[in-house]
Amino acid sequence: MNAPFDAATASASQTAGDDVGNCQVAVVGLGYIGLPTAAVIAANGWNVCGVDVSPDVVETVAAGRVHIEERDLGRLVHDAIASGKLTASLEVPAAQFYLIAVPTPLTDENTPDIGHVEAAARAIAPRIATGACIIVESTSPVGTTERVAQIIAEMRPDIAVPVFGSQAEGDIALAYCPERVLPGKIVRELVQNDRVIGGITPACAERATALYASFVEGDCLVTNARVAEAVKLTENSFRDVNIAFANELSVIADDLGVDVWDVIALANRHPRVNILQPGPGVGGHCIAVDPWFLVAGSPKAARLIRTAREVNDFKATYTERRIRALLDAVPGAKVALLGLAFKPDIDDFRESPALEIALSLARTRGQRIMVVEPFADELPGGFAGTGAQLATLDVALAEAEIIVVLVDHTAFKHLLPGDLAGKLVFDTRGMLKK
Ligand code: SAJ
Repeated sequence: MNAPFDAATASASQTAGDDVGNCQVAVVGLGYIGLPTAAVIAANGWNVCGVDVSPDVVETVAAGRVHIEERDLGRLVHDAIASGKLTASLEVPAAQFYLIAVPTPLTDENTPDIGHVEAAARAIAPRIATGACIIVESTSPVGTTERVAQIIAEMRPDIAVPVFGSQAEGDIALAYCPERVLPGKIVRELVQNDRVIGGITPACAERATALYASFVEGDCLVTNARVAEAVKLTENSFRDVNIAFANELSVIADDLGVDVWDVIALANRHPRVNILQPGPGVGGHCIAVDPWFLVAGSPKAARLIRTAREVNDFKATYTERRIRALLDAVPGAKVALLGLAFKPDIDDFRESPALEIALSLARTRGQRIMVVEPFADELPGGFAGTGAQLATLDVALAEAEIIVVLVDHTAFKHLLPGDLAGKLVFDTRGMLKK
């Protein structure tokens, strides 16, 4: 564990200039990564200002509340605000460290849109002083940190901005440090995971490491900005490709009439085989998105990574077709869809294949669709007017002839073969085998 941050020493050694006011760390973007990061850094003794373009978000955080669901986050933000270490603002303040944690969505052409990162850089540029350190955390295509440096150099000709590949130290530092935390375990993993810190120059990496070393219990692994950008995309592409293998195998197993869960369980007893689990597709804002950043950066070479994305997207289509076939096989029967979240034991429905499948079925077979989702008090807005209903597991088991497991929430795991006797069962997660 790192020694606790000594604010007195740090302000003496890390002050970026007379203009810094009370804020030592400005976190730009108070979303799933920025808000927990700001709160964790504040809990470690820094004066942190969280910045967001949304007045609602700023107001909520400033009141010590959270606008996103994440385990332990509510308490952490409440305590950080109450202690005065965390504040929230619509404006970027002067600070010693600037963390950029804004969204980097995909365009309709599956290319990365770094417009929010560029906007953050433009908002930060007027505030920086000699000694400031700007760190990009947003998942980004290779070269994004250099683009931030370019924007600052254009807007602040009075400041010497470091250049990638040069050993010359500039007046400020720029680095890339990807977030690597798992939704549902963000608060814990922010502290425990190793961090990869890539500088525009080695001196930049060293400066950024001073911040992370004050709150990270894992190792701070230093490299250059381009490698760090590629590492993040590689991690999520690795997982996507491996899930695609499992998903393709599940379709092949259906064709061949073998049980994919038996195949995987037995193959995984080989000492060098470790197949992941098939499901109804891949969801969330990360694994289904980030591989496209690598594909966009090297379209001809990235053949396997592109195909993996297509295989995982197809698995959702395939799953929906199989459910429709079950509905056709038992005219008038109701189907209970278990789970809407993008993965088990989480109330996050973003980019969830289970939600997409359920919505699509509801639009055409609404009266026959029952949804069981312990993490929802009501069905999401898209279901309005479809006739689909949110039900408890007990009611669904009593009324539905077809049971489909879309998400293996712990709340479903007590289901026994006897509960499903006489039902048509389609278990996309292999939950009932485990
Ligand atoms: N999934 C499967 N089969 C599996 C494992 C996962 O179908 O065997 C599905 C899940 O159901 C879900 C999707 O994949 O729909 C993604 O879930 P996940 O748990 O693999 O990943 P995320 O999106 O919650 O978080 C990932 C993590 N990256 C890696 O594990 C390499 C996390 O560490 C990253 O910080 C996060 O992406 C991110 O923000 O990029």
